[in-house]
Amino acid sequence: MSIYTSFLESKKANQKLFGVLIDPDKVTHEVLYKRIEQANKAGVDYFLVGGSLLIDNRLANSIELIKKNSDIPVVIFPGDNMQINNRADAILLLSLISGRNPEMLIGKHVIAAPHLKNSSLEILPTGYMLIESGNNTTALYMSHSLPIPADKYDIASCTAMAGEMLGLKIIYMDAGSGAQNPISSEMIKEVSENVAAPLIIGGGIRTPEKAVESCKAGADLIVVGNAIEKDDSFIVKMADAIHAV
Ligand code: 1GP
Repeated sequence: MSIYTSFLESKKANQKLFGVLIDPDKVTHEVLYKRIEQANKAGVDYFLVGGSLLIDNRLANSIELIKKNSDIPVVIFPGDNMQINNRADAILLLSLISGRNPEMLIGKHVIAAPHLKNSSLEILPTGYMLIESGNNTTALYMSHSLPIPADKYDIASCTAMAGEMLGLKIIYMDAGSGAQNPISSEMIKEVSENVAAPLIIGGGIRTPEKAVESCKAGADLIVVGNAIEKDDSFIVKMADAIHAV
């Protein structure tokens, strides 16, 4: 079954999902190995691998290590068109619909398209929305774009609706990695009520309580990176909380 089909089925069954974000630059081989073990134990649904700015060339090695030690599907969460790797299962083809930078809306995609066509990756066309979060995140800076203001729920839902009408199959609302403030439940609720596409929520989620609150508001998949980087046992707690919603 394709990743998208299983994502849709989980949404239909109201089964909430948990994705662990791996930034290859931030993990050593040993740390990543430990994290994979925890994720296997916790029944994590997806690994998302990538970053807005990768300095060390470790994307391929990280994906390889995960594939060797886990059956959890690996989805590339690319910061740019260089982050393509055939060992992964799928890639979020992100169009940054919250911004007005043509490179992030379509430019990078044109460059990536022939490589993606030759790859075995499942392509997941995703409307990516950066939401203002109290601090300037790497994603924001690197994308040369303005985020959607945190209290403008109508802008967020109209943007998501437009993305869905354009044919994007997933909406990813992101406060950015390390965000001071995660996305509010009010905004998640407003967006989820206006689009049928599965909704990914991430950025600054540090507690199982916040993850559960986001799921109840309408998130289908919660992505956590930073909070896990500080405490590995956290993966099990987070997965249990999300899967129990
Ligand atoms: C960022 O949504 C992800 O793109 C995860 O953010 O690292 O803050 O959990 P955190």
